[in-house]
Amino acid sequence: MNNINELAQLVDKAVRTVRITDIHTHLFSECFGSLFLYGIDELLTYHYLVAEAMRQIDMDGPSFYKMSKRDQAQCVWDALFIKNSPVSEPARSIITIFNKLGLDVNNKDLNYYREYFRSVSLKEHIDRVFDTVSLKCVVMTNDPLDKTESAVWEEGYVKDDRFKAALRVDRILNGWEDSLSELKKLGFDVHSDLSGRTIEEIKRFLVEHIDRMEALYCAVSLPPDFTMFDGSIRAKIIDSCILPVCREKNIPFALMIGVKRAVNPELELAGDSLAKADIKELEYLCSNYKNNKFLVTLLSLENQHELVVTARKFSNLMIFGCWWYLNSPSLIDQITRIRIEWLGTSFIPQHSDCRVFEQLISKWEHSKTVISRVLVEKYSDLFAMNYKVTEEQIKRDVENLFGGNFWNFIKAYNL
Ligand code: REL
Ligand code: ZN
Repeated sequence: MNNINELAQLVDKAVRTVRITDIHTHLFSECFGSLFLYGIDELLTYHYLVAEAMRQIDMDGPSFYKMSKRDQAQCVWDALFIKNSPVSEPARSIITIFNKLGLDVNNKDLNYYREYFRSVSLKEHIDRVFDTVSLKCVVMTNDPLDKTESAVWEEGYVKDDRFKAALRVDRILNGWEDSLSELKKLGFDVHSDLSGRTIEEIKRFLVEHIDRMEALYCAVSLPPDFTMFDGSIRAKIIDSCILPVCREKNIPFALMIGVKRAVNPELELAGDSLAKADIKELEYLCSNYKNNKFLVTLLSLENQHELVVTARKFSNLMIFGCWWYLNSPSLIDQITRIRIEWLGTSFIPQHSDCRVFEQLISKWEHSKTVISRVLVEKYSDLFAMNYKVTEEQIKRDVENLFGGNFWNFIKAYNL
């Protein structure tokens, strides 16, 4: 390589062509039927856009959600794309999707886009999006207590290797009393105070689902004030069920910390917010459960620097993604820089968190652009000292960042 331009081209090519593993999404494969969300009405009613549109619409949450999905979509469209310019990250994403799918980005009639999605063959559409993004696979979020989802796992599940599973344990950890009756109905001998056979039975439940789904990891989202020291049922279940099962199965426990659910309940999914978490909880988990692997993302920007430093202390901690409110260019830029500067390439820079299938296009397009720019800068600093950065080296680093690090972490026994 002879100059910085060439270097930039090589990095860009490596990032554009690497086959990505998207380690956390809310997507489902086609066999899950109504859970597979796609198309313009789903895209426009994504909770990121609804929250933003509600600032422009003279209507309360319940009235908005009472409307049909089609009307909600029209309402968001009018508010954010007709009466205002789509410059926010969620709104711009819609334009990116249109652009990459070869649609006219200037057509103001929603029916034009509806017609496009009506006419595509779903199978070809799925292939096309995977190709466009250069995706190897995505990891779903699988709730073992969700009735619609469970019905598919029991009957009708068709394995599509591009969609991997992750066992989500939010209901058990964040809503124990409600999940108790569900577990009982499913034939598990569980008690509210964890007495009797409860611990064994929760473990049996977890193992059954991990095996059935071939779950790559077990995951939970937690509030900012999450602690292992409050004597709560949650802390006890993590200590005596989740972590032992994860160890036995050699799968990571993914912790997504910092979400304040339903700050404005009227907004439903769009009503969640965030706050800073306490890093000492993570230090405690990583040092006291040395034989467990932790995949961690924190929602608050204020936590990012200490999270990076914590990852330097514990090799059983793999940090991932710019989660939710952090998934915008300026924040990805800043966070990726801190991570590279202190961890080299030993982290997972991004996951998409998509709920609607075509979001894969925009979320990855936007993230790749930023991550590639940061990488170019970091290699350029070496290049300026006459250090030779080879194409193979760039490809190796990019492959690790966009998938290799995840798979190696999944496989590792001793960290
Ligand atoms: O997995 C989670 O807990 C969050 O990512 C979701 O609750 C959230 O609604 C998601 O759509 C954010 O991107
Ligand atoms: Zn998520």
